[in-house]
Amino acid sequence: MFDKIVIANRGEIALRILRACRELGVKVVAVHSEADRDLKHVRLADESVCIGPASSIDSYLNIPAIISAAEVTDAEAIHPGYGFLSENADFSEKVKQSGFVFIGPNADTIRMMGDKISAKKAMIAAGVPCVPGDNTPLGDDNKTNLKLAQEIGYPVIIKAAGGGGGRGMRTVHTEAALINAISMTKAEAGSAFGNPTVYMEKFLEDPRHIEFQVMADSHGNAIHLGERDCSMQRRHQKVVEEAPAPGITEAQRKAIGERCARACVEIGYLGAGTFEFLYEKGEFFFIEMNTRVQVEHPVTEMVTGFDIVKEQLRIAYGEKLSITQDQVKMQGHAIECRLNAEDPKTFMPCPGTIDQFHMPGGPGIRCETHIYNGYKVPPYYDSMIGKLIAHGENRQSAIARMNTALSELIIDGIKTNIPLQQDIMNDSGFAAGSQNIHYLEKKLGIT
Ligand code: MV4
Repeated sequence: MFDKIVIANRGEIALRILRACRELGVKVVAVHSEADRDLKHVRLADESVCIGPASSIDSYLNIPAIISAAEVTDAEAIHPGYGFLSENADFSEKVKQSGFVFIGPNADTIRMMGDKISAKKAMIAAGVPCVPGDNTPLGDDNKTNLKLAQEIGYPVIIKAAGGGGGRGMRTVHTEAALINAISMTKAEAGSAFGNPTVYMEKFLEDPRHIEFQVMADSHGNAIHLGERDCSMQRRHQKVVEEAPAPGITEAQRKAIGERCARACVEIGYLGAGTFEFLYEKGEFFFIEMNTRVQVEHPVTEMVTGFDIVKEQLRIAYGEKLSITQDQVKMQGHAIECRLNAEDPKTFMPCPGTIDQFHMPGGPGIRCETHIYNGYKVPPYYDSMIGKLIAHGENRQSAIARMNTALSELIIDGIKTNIPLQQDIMNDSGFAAGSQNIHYLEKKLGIT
């Protein structure tokens, strides 16, 4: 195994990666900004390097500074976590060129998935079901585009090839709105992503967001670890995630999961990955692939008993997958509530000092957070300060355990979304399960 790695991230995921390193006997270098000297994982790390000022651009997105930190500490590999540089192909490439191992897929794979058109092309070739649509860049010929939309059937959606995660897209309900929507989306995509390429898909009105977790090694093996339902979201920010997805049958799981795993083998995928699908009327439609470990990976870990982050390290070191597909067994149900430092009503970020923190416990409860008494939540980064995960023998028991844990959880001194999470856990629609991506926004009264 690696002797020492750099964790190029902050907060709860940096702590999560540090814990995986500890279990594997890997030494940890924490890199941090000037605002993050007091992060829990920085204090627990074997070594730490300040890589720049508070602003992410100058620190957690500063590629030369991170690679220099690996050089001066003589580390062997870099784990990017999620967000920041985790899906930056140039970073993966430069890490490798500098003689270090990037704990994730190679640059070509990240580039392929970063371009949503080439990602879809790869999935179509691998037999993964995709949203109906023309999987080519839209040209400037209005007649051709109008004909295409007519063939697909309204409503359609125009998406930026360089977008993803809800950025750079526009729905079109009528022929009259199409041409303008295409040029607007192109212009926005050009300035936001430096790539004006857009494509057209059938717009699914009331889908669920269901994603499959995969892991692939460098020896041609790949497995899937089942799916997660991430439909409880507000403005493209996930709020609650769960595994398995309510109502998905073992046959569906096997069919789609095996397609995803096979696609990984075909494209030479390496490490942990997520296939995002829209699920509507009993059918799965691939939309995007994420080439990083995700925030919500713990719900999969809780139902499979499999450590995704440790496996990322083993795979990056060149080891074979430690389990085969038949050894993947799902047990019970897991739910994750994201904990944000924000106003529960306005959703405005709410940084400040935590003057009291009590972590909940009990059977099936897992709390992933870096906060502690006296910790100051800085205003410079994402407002997520942790995650609470509850596992139970079934969904109802997981909800009951989550409710107990939320009632024990105390985070004083700042505003948090704990009241919102309690509201969701006691919502009759959530209790019923299988809600679509619009459910939470409708419940909250957002149009
Ligand atoms: C869609 C869609 C409906 N039809 N594509 C938003 C995030 C990005 N990953 C893709 N997204 C969507 N693509 C088609 N053809 C609806 C969404 C969408 C969405 C998807 C997942 C989770 C939340 C969402 C919220 C609004 C829209």
